[in-house]
Amino acid sequence: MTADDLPGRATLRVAMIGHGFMGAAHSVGWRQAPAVFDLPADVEMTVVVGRNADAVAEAAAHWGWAESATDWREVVARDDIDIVDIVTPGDSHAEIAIAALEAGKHVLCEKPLANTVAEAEAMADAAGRARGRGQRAVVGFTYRRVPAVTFMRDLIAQGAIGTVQQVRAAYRQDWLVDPQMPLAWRLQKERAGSGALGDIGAHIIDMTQFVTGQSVAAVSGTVDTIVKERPLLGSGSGLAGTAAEGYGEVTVDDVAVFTGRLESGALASFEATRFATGRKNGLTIEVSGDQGALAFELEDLNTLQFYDRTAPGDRQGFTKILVTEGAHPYVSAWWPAGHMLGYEHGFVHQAKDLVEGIIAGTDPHPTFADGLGVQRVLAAVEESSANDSIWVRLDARAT
Ligand code: SOE
Repeated sequence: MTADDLPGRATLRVAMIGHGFMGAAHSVGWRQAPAVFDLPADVEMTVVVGRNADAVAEAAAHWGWAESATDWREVVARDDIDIVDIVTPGDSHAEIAIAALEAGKHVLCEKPLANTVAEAEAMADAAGRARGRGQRAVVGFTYRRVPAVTFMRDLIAQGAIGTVQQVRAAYRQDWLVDPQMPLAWRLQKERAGSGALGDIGAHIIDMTQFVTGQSVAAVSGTVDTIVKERPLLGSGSGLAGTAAEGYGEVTVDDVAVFTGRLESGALASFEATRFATGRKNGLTIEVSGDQGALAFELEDLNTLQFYDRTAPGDRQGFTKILVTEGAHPYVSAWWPAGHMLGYEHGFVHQAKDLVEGIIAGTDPHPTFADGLGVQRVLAAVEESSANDSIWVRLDARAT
């Protein structure tokens, strides 16, 4: 049965701009969401856009997009596009997102929202205006949609650990330990905005704010670049590509270590690094409350550790909850209880939540305003680092 057979049922036609690693993950999301969830609209993977005609045509065929194109401006202006999904490097997020919002499209934009606070503000303003016209704008902080992370948020909101007193969050990767790893776009400030701080630190800032329901109100931190020059990357993108002659300067941080104070006054420690030898995608977050604690590890993403301080003393200890029951967020649409999910499922849940928000006329989280909030924290960490790690209050900042 097609959408046309169902009176009143909409078809949402998606254009994805970019087709690297995140493009692959988002393609899986758009493909799987209508197959797994009972969505209130049909989804059509209409067109994928890239600069190289051959490469984008290959990506379209591989991931199941109906068409490919090389000019995002033309695509964003098309009448037959409803959702623009932006998976390009950060230096083009603002221009594409604002153009898409002004053209009447709903927008999904990869994290971090932008490369600067000024860009993020312009994007949040454009999203605010578009919201009045019924458009939705969401940021791709996909880890919020790992069932165990959503469940952690729910448990904290229900008071399962009492008052939050401390947070420990870290995102540790090691793909830059090799000094011969080339100077990819993620290592260039003008393309990526910042390094480990914005790429993976943004995730743990967002996750902390999401699970605790509190904003980061002040930060003090230090960022550092361990390998200052790297081999230039020739043609190609990402980490693949041909070698070129010579070395270029790394203009972003490799490591960011910072302390945050939440609205309530609770302390939070953060570490974002691409130099954690042996750690591949090691995101951990532990929230300690006066009645208990919750801990999540991305490398064991189907579980949540729960400590209940109100249990009898001789039975206390961290309990491993398998977040694979039908009662857990998102899980019932997948497999019978006890069957695990992985990295890609967050992208499926993200597509589902956006489609549902568009049809219901409600804002899926995180909004562009939330993305702007994270951007301000990133900028505050850099400001702190540049000033001997002074405390920078978020509400005291002009931008
Ligand atoms: C690279 O460090 C990266 O791909 C991030 O950009 C993603 O947001 C994260 O999901 C995995 O690591």
